[in-house]
Amino acid sequence: MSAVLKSPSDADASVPEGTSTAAETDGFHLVIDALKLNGIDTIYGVPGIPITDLTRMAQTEGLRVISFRHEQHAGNAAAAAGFLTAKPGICLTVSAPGFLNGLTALANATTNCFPMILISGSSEREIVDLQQGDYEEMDQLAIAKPLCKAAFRVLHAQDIGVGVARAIRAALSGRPGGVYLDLPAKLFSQTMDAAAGAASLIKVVDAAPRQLPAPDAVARALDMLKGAKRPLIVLGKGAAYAQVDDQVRAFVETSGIPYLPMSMAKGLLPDTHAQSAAAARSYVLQEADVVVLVGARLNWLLSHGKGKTWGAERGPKQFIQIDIAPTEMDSNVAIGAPLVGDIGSCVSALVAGMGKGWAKPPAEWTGAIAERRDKNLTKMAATLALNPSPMNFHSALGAIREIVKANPEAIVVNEGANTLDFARSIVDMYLPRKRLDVGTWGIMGIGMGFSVAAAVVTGKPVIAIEGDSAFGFSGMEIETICRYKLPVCVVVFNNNGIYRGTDVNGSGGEDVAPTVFVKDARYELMMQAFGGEGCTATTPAELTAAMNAAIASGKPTLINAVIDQTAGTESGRITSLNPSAAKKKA
Ligand SMILES: Cc1ncc(C[n+]2csc(CCOP(=O)(O)OP(=O)(O)O)c2C)c(N)n1
Ligand SMILES: [Mg+2]
Repeated sequence: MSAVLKSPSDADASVPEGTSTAAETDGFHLVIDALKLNGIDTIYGVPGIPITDLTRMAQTEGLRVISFRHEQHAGNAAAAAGFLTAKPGICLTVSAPGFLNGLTALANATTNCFPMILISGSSEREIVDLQQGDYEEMDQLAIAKPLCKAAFRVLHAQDIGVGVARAIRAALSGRPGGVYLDLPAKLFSQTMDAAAGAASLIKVVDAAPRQLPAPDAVARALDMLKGAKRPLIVLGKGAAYAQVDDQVRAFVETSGIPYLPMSMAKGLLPDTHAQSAAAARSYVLQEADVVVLVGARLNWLLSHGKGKTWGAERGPKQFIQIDIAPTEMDSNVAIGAPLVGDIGSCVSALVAGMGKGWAKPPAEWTGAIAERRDKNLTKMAATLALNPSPMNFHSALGAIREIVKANPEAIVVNEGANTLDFARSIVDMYLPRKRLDVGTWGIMGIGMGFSVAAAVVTGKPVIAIEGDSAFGFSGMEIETICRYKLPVCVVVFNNNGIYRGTDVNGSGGEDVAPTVFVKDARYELMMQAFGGEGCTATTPAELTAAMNAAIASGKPTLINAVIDQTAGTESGRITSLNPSAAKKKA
């Protein structure tokens, strides 16, 4: 417990027994103490009025303060830390503009169900509410509310403990997400008796309580599964977040059911697992008759559970859905067997209900999947073995695939369009929670923020596989990576633009096309500017050598991987979502 002494004499040991030591604490220290009491050890943020001193004092009091160049990346780091640790990541910003910069990350965290708390300083309530033009005036609480799970404001020092506790509980309980905590400037300098201050703090007990599924719901799900001829499990990032890796594996292996990992659930079981149907994705989505969703939502990433992708012409499918949020059920299609509860409890209940003599899925089904998987993997191996010049997505990712195989503990951060889509299918993951990417929104700009958090939280090597456009959104944070000496190796897939570098200006004018960048840009020099290692790779062999050196040294490294500028396709694999594609279809 940190306390602020009123005056030097307060430290005098000769104060008579029984009288108050007059030790006081203040808003700054109560915030810090409340966070520490709840096991929070790191703050990601950008200093400025009114929270500069808070960052200094937090560092003095033993918290790690990671200071960024832009709040969006601090917010993304906090969100990724939340996903990796199942503790809320903290992002600290100044008022109005800093708050707004952090808001994208807060909304993204909420969409991804990552626990995160955005703490922003704010201006004088009395002036803001009368709109009298305060410094950085903004009604931040009202703006944050629709974009997060919960939003709180603390006006009095004695309420800081409650405010922080409520924020933590809201971020972690049920479906995790983003929470906003508004701390007006005046709060920080408010003082109160140190002992009363300490007593006002709350250590949150059981912030994410287990929620056991109802026994009849478990029985209903098992009945549905028993009748399946072509069952399929889909693992979502919720299953990865839950940190119940052994229970999930037990469910998959006891049931013998083929599974598909969503992007951030890759590695929950190794991608090389015999039951992985990832290489036969289209086939299993179309053909499955009963689908078990484990912490995965039927949103656009799963084509809303209907249509051609799901073999609609073969008739409706039956769904079993495991989710902690009851309102997720029936969001897109009828869920015949909802299983509401925490993932660990739900999959354990299913395994218990299966008992010893559970019949594995028919060999006809698993055999048909294996056949398609093996065929697709052979085809991919042949493509990866080609060594075209210039290097393309496949040959570069073939090299990275081997690096990740040799360093399974490394965390892969991935964004871009083609760079994302190809990496997701080519680079196998072997361990849980080692892949961080654009998530539910498919958002660009998570790259360097996620990389910083991954390195800070795990201390393991980070490999950021970045489209050249994607990298640009957070590129300045390589200074942050260098400043904190983080073991991050950024590989920029440089194809001179968004999707590819060959588009032309339709007007014939002098400006390049909207998707095209400066040709042959030297991204590696950016890293060199801050003392990191920067180099160019034009072949898979050069890429391999540079990445091995980066991982061995642990030094911040940026590899400018020169990719054939004609190789990419429009929007990667989601071309069909472009309005002009819809027009062509109509
Ligand atoms: C915040 C945000 N802005 C814009 C987009 C639209 N967008 C999708 S992918 C992409 C960049 C793709 O180019 P690049 O990262 O170079 O990948 P490539 O396909 O060239 O490998 C953009 C701008 C987005 N997804 N998110
Ligand atoms: Mg590109």
